[in-house]
Amino acid sequence: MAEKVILLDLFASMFGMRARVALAAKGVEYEYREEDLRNKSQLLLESNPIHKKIPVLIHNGKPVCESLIIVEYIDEVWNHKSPLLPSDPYQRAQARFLADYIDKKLYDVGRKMWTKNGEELEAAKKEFAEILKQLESELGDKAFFGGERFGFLDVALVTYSTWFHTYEKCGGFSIGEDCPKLIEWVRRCLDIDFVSESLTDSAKVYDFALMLRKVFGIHTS
Ligand code: GS8
Repeated sequence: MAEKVILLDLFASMFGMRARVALAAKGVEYEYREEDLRNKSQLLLESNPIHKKIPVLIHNGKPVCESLIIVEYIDEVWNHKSPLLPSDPYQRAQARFLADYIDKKLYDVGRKMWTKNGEELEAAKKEFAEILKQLESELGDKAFFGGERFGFLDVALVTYSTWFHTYEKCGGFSIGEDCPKLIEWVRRCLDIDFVSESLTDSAKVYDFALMLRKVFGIHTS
């Protein structure tokens, strides 16, 4: 049977980009469908009735929700090349633990960078730097979080880097000053064609964040 793969996504979503990177790593052809989150498609509402969020991967009519679960699913189904999760159970558990930590911490703190000001922004910047330093120490001297190869945790984190420019511009700070090794890691990831080709341009993400600020009437200064 011919594979039919659809990705319900939003161009600026770090979660959606994870699915894009994983599909590209495997060379899977798919139909990309951009969602308008203020006017969600019937397909999105039916495919993810619990959260009603993108990304959703629809594989031969069956929806898979939640970006990290989607990446694992892609890794299991298209297991002929570019393994993403470590084969060792302990390493796998560690990678999942850190990906979960990224999602529990980084999204909310990052959001504050372009939606808050004053003391709230300063506190968020401090916390953001602490989280990134923590992740940088997990990377250590390895080329990738996955070791010699780009893997699951690299997928989970690299998509956030498309928002770094927005965080820096809005927060008035430089991530590279605090975490130079992490920025080198981002560059190494971007040297991989299937990664750079799957990520949204940082300037477009920034314009999107500014547009959202206007739409939601967020004033930061
Ligand atoms: C988060 C997805 C999400 O927040 C995942 O897939 O990893 N834990 C989930 N999606 C957002 C867009 S990106 O900010 C979304 O679809 N929001 C729509 C809504 O909240 O109504």
